[in-house]
Amino acid sequence: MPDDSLTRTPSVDAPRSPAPRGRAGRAQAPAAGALAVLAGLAAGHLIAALTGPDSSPALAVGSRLIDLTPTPVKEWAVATLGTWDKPVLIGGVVLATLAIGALVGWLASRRRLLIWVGPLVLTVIAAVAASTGPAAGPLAMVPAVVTGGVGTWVLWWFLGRTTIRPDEPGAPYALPRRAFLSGSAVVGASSAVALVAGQYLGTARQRPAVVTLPRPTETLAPLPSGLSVDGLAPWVTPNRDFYRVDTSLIVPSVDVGEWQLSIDGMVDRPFTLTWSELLALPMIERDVTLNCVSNEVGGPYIGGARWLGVRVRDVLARAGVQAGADQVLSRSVDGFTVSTPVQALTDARDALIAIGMNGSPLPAEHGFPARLITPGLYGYVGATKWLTQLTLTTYARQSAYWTERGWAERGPVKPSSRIDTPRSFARLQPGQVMIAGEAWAQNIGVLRAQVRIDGGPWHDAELGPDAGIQYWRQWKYAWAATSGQHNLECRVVDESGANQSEARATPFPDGSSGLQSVVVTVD
Ligand SMILES: Nc1nc2c(c(=O)[nH]1)N[C@H]1C(S)=C(S)[C@@H](COP(=O)(O)O)O[C@H]1N2
Ligand SMILES: [Mo]
Repeated sequence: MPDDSLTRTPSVDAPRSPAPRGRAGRAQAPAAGALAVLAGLAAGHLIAALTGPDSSPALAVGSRLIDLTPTPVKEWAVATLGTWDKPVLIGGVVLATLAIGALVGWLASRRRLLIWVGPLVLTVIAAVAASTGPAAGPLAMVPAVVTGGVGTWVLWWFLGRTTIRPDEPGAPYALPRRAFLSGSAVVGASSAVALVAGQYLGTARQRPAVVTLPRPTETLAPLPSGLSVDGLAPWVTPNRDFYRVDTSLIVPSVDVGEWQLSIDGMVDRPFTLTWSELLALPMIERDVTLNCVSNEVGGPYIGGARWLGVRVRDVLARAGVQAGADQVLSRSVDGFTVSTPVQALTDARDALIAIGMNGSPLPAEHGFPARLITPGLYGYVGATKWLTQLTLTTYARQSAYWTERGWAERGPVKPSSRIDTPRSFARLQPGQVMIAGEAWAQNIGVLRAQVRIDGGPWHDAELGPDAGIQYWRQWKYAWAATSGQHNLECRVVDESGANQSEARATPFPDGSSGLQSVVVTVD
């Protein structure tokens, strides 16, 4: 169909001046498309401050992408981007949508129908993404619809009103330069205001209520201070430095007034606990190291904290677990699920429904108001944050978020160790160099931490204080460094006498193994 046979929207205030020629005119249409996307996303983000931050279109699409991303890609992202994975993902979604908008604008300047069809397609994608989120409410689609409406209107303003014929056959329709520039400025400025307002209102809604922790019914003695060696991580990881791994683009914000924990499934007496009912149960403290299965040997996704909480065992006993149930499927307020063996939640390791972390309420990032902590299991099978449901079931019947994606059904933490100092590629002076790090063998206990230089004999390191078998031990070893390049390795020997496995494995599917090796140069 030739261009001039297309229907055009008649417009009263249509500019009468001649269309600009050359490049500037041609750039208008893609720019209009990108501006339409910007304005739409900004308007949707503002509305999402009211309907729930997860429903903001770019975030909703990003969240669904996380769920759909194949495991190897996720592993690569976590390994290369670390905690930047989320900003990079959101930035990527926004840039890709702007690019699609530019393309739609360019096409729409030739095929007017696309002024309506382009935004409609993007709106449907955003609406599906928002409404299929695990925690999507009835209003989840509203921001997407607003995004689509605003986007269409902006695109039409730039491309739909012009009655000017292109001065060359096949050239795009365009606005006079002045109208285009002032329109862009208005759209850009209002989008910026909407984005900032949406961000502000969204996070203001999210600020968790101030809660006071109950005193534990059984207290633990304060921990002795750990080893202090330059470059060695603190023995107790401060909350603000604790690693964070989860699938949530927006940290769920939970109102303790509305929060509930239900215990259901294969139990004799299902029940729910409110926040104040939970606080009234016997509270204990436990020192537990938490590990992510995605941690590479020597990696950062591990931390130790003193947790305050209720024994899962007590809560399950009250519900009466039926014979045959071998799994607890726990669910987060954002829909994330974790499957944990009933055994691990009821044996002497004292798995907790934790509400406190190092003397403070759980930070929002770490699961406020309540999370599971299962000593000796990787986080994906035992550490549900923003916990709201415990369902007794069987492995034969149900799986969870990560196990559905091929990660091991049971995830015991592999005994391992880490060298914190010196760091790889360090340049050192000859003489005494302190090598130091941590070792852990949860559920078994650390017997020894050992170090070897250049593949030589293993030397026992000096161990730091002991806080029980579920907590990591620090270690240090004074090495008489000589000139040249050296390879430093460490390993844990567990209480059963077994040495840390030297078999190299990447995290998928059941955790990394092998020895960390740090190469240093001594002058
Ligand atoms: N709701 C929810 N809980 C979750 C996750 C998650 O994605 N969502 N990730 C799990 C994983 S893989 C790990 S390693 C731990 C990390 O806990 P942290 O972020 O407090 O260190 O949380 C677990 N609990
Ligand atoms: Mo994890």
